[in-house]
Amino acid sequence: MLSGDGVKQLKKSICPLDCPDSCGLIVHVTGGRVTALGGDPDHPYTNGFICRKMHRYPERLYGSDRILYPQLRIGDKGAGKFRRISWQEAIRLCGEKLSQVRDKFGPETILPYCYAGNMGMINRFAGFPFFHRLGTLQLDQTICSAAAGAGWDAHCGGLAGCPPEQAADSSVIVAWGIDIKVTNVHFWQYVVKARKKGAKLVVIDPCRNETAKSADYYIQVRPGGDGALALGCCKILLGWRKTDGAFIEQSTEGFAEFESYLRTRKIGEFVAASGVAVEQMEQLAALVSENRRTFMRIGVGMTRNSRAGMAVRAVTALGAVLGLFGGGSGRGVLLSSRAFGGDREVLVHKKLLAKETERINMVQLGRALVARTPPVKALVVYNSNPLSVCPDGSMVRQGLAREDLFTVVHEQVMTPTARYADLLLPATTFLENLDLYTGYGHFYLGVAEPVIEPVGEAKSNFDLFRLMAKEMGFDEQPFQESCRDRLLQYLATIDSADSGLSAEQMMDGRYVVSPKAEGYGEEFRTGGRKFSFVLDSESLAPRSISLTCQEEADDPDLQSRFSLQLVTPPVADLLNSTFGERYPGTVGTVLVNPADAELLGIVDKQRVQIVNHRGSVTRVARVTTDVGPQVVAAPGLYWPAEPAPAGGQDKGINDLTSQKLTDMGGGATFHESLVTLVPCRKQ
Ligand SMILES: Nc1nc2c(c(=O)[nH]1)N[C@H]1C(S)=C(S)[C@@H](COP(=O)(O)OP(=O)(O)OC[C@H]3O[C@@H](n4cnc5c(=O)[nH]c(N)nc54)[C@H](O)[C@@H]3O)O[C@H]1N2
Ligand SMILES: Nc1nc2c(c(=O)[nH]1)N[C@H]1C(S)=C(S)[C@@H](COP(=O)(O)OP(=O)(O)OC[C@H]3O[C@@H](n4cnc5c(=O)[nH]c(N)nc54)[C@H](O)[C@@H]3O)O[C@H]1N2
Ligand code: SF4
Ligand SMILES: [Mo]
Repeated sequence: MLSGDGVKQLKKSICPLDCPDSCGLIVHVTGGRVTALGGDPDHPYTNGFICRKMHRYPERLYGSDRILYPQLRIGDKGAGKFRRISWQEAIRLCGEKLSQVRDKFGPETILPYCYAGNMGMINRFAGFPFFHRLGTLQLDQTICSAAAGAGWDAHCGGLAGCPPEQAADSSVIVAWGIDIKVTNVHFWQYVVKARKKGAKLVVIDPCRNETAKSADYYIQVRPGGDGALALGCCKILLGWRKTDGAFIEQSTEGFAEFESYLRTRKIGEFVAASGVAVEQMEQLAALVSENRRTFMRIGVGMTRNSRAGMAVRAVTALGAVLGLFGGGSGRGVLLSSRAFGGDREVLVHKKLLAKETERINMVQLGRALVARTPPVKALVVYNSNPLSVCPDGSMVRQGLAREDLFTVVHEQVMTPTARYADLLLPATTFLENLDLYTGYGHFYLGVAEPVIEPVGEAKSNFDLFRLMAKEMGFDEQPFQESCRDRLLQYLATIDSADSGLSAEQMMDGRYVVSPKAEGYGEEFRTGGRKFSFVLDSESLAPRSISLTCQEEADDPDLQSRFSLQLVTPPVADLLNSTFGERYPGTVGTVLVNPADAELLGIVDKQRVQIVNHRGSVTRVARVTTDVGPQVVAAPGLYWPAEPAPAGGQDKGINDLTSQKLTDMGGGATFHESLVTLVPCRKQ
């Protein structure tokens, strides 16, 4: 029974947001309406606690920005003016337009664009079978963890991360490029437990972030300086003979080459490239080597620059030198849990793609829309808000404004991207559809049933693409199956043999633990797995873990014009750009070091323009040593005010970031752009 009769019901669900915690939820439903959301105390990792963002989700669910029915653009592109149409008309129109574009310009002028607004495995990938069958361009989904994954896999292969619970028994926890108290809040419980037993927390970050403010040691590394810091520590440990010789001997390869590279370099090079003084490097090396029970929690913050892959490679090398991959109480390295395998083919049906088509890197959407030949003629956006999250936002906006581009946006709320739609379609939230969720910061999965009927005329991604397939006359098996069928098929490919549960059993509302949660380190101790310090000759990346240059931050021409490196991390109230509608027109802050503020004539709480060759954005300056010299931090992907202030233009912080890619994985370099600050004149 979905709709109640005035009696409050408590129903289980799972948070669908792109957050490592993937919380178990209890949803309060009265008379078919959600009245509150809380944590599920039965969830073994999230333990009944949820963040403040999700507490406020009912406001989003029923907010005035919610898109309730299909709509067609009536105003200028981007003006956000639409008229209501029926679903029948919407699907017919969409089918007609996509067919026209395919027949006239070819299917490789149609671009699907999606990411992780909804982490449910079925809905997240629901469009792939449709676009494969249509033969469109393919999207490389690189915007978040591609660089981190490539750096990790370079030396660790497909290794899973260490279960976060291990950290509770550590005596040193290193938070490296991650703001645990903001982006991975449930990990904090293990920090608290460990500290009660005397453990120390070290935070390595260019910004004294929320986690750093509560740390025992804070190391203010330069953005992009992590590789140098990790290599410097390795060199110091070698000099002290404080490496884990047994682990290196039994479970690694290529160490001699790594060692000889380190011996040829002077420690001063690592100090200069990391911005971390040698005394502080030694302090870190001493802490992690004297405390056998060291846990490194690595975040993706260190991978938003052009040395991203190398940073992760060097940090994993430090983990190997310390023997942390061999496991043991309180010892481990966690970047991403990678708890469940599962066969993605069951979700994406790549076999429906008749011939391989060009791949577009999602980070370079601006270029794809503005400069590609032949031009992209139709864009279908779902599960993403590219105008806010994609780098070089002004170029994305220029592309979306093209009169000859047909843009479909399937959304829950009126985002900056949705305002540019020609055809706007209403999407369900996780409370209104079935799906399966796995966390990337822990080792549990669960299936969540809908707890209410769809709000307005919203349809799930799965239902949208099934309707579209029918309209286009696609009748292959994947377009016949129900959401539940697909879910069961996918579950059947997950390590169910090891968990001892059938797909049906995994559907019954329990939290399923991955077999990988047990026995971290065994693969290295007894399984014959080796950490290789060097890459094989087929790899495109440098063979050795070594110091490399940065693309934008080391560009002398740009440096001469823009002296500050911009870091753009998340804030607690937003999840990427999700919830932006709750804070319209919020002018976020930009943290600037007192030395730079003085040089630029900026005082605390003054409005400033952050400017570079790509664009300019207004923020409120906070003058603080929380960032080092020549670094500024502008947290939060806030949405611009609508309508834009008189004479102004609608903008977001990504107007300043670049489409340049990371050294590995084709990721985004969100934390590397060069900028300057210009004080706003008093109004
Ligand atoms: N509240 C909230 N939680 C979130 C999100 C959100 O938007 N809001 N986003 C979610 C998503 S999709 C993801 S991928 C994760 C991301 O979460 P994290 O893994 O924490 O990564 P980031 O948020 O990019 O940055 C974390 C920290 O890295 C720092 N940093 C920037 N450059 C460097 C560098 O070169 N070296 C080092 N050491 N640190 C650097 C930033 O200052 C920041 O404090 O969080 C998820 N959780
Ligand atoms: N400057 C800067 N930019 C960044 C980052 C940064 O740290 N700095 N972080 C980057 C990272 S880590 C990531 S992961 C990306 C995230 O990029 P996105 O995945 O685009 O993330 P969101 O901003 O959360 O936008 C997701 C949109 O999907 C919609 N949505 C949610 N569920 C559904 C659904 O079921 N169906 C449909 N059709 N829509 C749905 C939501 O309403 C929301 O508007 O942003 C990146 N951008
Ligand atoms: S956003 Fe993260 S912390 Fe908040 S409820 Fe969702 S999974 Fe939990
Ligand atoms: Mo992300």
